[in-house]
Amino acid sequence: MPALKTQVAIIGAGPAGLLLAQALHEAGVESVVLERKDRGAVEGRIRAGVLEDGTARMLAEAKVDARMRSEGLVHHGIELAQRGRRRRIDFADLVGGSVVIFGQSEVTKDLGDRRALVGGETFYDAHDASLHGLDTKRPSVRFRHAGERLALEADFIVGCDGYHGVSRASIPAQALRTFERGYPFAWLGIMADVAPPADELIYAQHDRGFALCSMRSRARSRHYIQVAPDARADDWPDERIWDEIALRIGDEGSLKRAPSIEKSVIPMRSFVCETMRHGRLFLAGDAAHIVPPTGAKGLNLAASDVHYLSEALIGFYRGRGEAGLEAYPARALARVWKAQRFSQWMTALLHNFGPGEAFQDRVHRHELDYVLGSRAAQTSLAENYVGLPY
Ligand code: FAS
Ligand code: PHB
Repeated sequence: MPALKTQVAIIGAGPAGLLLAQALHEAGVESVVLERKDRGAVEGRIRAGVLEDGTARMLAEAKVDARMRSEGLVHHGIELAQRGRRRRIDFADLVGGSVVIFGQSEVTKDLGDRRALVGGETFYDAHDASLHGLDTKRPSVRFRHAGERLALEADFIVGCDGYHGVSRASIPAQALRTFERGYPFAWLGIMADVAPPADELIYAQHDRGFALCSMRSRARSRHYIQVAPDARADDWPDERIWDEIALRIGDEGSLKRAPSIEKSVIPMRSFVCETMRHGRLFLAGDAAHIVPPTGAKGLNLAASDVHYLSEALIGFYRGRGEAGLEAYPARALARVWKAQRFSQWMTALLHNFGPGEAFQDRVHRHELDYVLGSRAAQTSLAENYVGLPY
């Protein structure tokens, strides 16, 4: 089996994998990226839309921020809606912060283009990856590509292969420390080429359930509504979705409608694998944690993991030893758990948990009423939403 060699083997060409590869490249550290799908499939996934300032900085350092700066929408606030009453949370006034609205698909496209431009090696359609020698100084990944079985030897392997990837699954069960919780609902997302109902995102709490009006541009809306956990997109004709969004945000006719160009059900879970290092294997991004998308943290946590891990790997190759690598899990988890807390809080605040949780639903209805009237509560929401410091 032909053996390839590199310094860092990265599994997964999503935002975490490509951002890590680019951050390492900028510091002269070589990597090879293995991705099981083709490039179009990876870039075609509709995922996140909100970038924290820290993520924007990471993209700038990776020299892939040009389109984000020219096409992204800078938002200095969001709106919270409660039974038709809407209140703006002013990030600029409260914490002097902002976020950028720029789709994850676009971020991944720009990272993939940069990777190709700098000549970084990426194997798309790399199948059946298996990890070996994780407790040695020369771990390797075996995989199938273009009908050939190959082996990639490296100093380190980084699993950026998402929740269903092979990396976390390669850590012995007795070494894994995981935490998770589920939710009694999912989100139904719809994308449509029509102007969003407001200049900024609207997060709505309503007796019928949560709704979120987001966007990808001033001409493309991305909306979500809370649905049952087993809901099927096929059971939701467009008109039924638009009716629910209008009801839940308390629309006074500002909601423009158009046929959906994408419609999908997104599961809701909170998950953390605290074993973000096992021997010479590291985990980053969704491979290590999943947050409910209410707080818009998933993609942004992948970026902060990459910040900490790339710093540690670059430090190792510059002769500063393994201290940074040993500290990576604790540094990353300190931010992951705070994002989990905020995402869980935003989710509980805005969703209905059903008849068995009537007391909690009442508490959350009055908690939102409190937030809408408290500068202190809005300041806490704002500093978490724009992103806690790295
Ligand atoms: P990704 O899952 O993006 O990338 C992992 C890559 O690894 C994939 O390309 C996969 O094909 C590849 N891979 C997997 N197994 C492999 C193997 N064995 N060999 C080789 N490659 C392998 N976050 C938000 O902030 N807001 C949102 O609205 C939002 N919506 C989401 C909707 C959905 C349906 C999902 C699933 C997630 C959503 N997220 C959202 C979270 C999402 O944006 C993630 O946080 C983000 O994709 C994390 O990036 P990665 O860690 O790179 O993982
Ligand atoms: C999105 O635009 O996809 C989006 C925005 C904010 C969220 C979740 C998703 O909290």
